[in-house]
Amino acid sequence: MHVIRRRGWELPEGLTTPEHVFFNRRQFLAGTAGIAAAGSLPASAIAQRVTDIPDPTASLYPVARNAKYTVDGEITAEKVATTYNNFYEFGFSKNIVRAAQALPLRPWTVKFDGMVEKEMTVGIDDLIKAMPLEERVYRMRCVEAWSMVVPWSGFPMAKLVEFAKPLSSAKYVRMETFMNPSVAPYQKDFRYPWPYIEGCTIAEATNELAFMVTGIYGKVLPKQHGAPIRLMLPWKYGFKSLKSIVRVTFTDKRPVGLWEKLQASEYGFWANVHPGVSHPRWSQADEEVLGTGGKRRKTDVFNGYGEYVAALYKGMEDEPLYK
Ligand SMILES: Nc1nc2c(c(=O)[nH]1)N[C@H]1C(S)=C(S)[C@@H](COP(=O)(O)O)O[C@H]1N2
Ligand SMILES: [Mo]
Repeated sequence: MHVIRRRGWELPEGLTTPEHVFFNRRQFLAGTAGIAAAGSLPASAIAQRVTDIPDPTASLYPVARNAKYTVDGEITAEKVATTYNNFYEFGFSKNIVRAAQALPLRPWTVKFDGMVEKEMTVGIDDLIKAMPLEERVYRMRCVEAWSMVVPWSGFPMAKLVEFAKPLSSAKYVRMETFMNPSVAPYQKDFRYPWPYIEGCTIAEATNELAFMVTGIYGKVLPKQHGAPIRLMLPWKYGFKSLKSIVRVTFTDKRPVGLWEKLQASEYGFWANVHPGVSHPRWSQADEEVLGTGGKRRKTDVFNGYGEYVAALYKGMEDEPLYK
């Protein structure tokens, strides 16, 4: 989902995965004082991260599946889901597993600030251990027109909101991914407004579907999926569900996410899935189901979750709800 305005060296309209050619390597290297893409990190640096201290929460998994949240359709093979990722901090291709292993996961804190009773910074292990973990199978639909079905482990975002004690005047939750260009070299690409930011309304955050993810496939969340904690709003395009969260801010101003800041005409605040509202550069009518050898399925309104979330948007017909 590259949105930087195209110049001579970039791709023409219509190609939706321009990762390989979009990237102007010479300009990037000049802008980052010669730090190359993460794929060329020394193997020793990666190996060291892979053998980080054992994750103190790893033994919490697997957690019991909540049978209320299942999907009519096969669960995507673990190997497929865990090796096809969007995590632009570590690269603009889908192949960032190796690069993402450079992210140190401890110590890790989450700061709660803004319109809250009292600001606080909480260690991730204390936070996870205070939350009721369960597994939910959700469909995930990327704005790039592919989808998968994934068993996430985690806890309702409503519990996170309750924990943070927002003031009644707060209307939105703004969330921030870590910022550490020394391990995530693409954060040195000055054309992107890092860190990755996303947000939603408090009503969305406290909808029963909104889920904070700490695990996947019955295990602790791997780095490429946004460890140690990421969001999952299954009725919205995947870019809303930010990874590796370090800050949660309650505010009365609508947050502007990284993609909206880059290209508001293509990636809006609401970003609810809708097959009838095309992306300016491609159709959203159907989607490639990952791991099925290219099979496609018709995309559902709200990604099939309308019964849970449609009421959130009553009376908001003038808002651009579906981009
Ligand atoms: N911090 C951060 N969060 C992110 C992204 C990203 O590049 N950086 N990509 C988003 C997009 S476009 C999608 S589709 C999902 C992909 O999640 P997955 O790799 O766990 O499947 O993460 C979202 N969260
Ligand atoms: Mo995405």
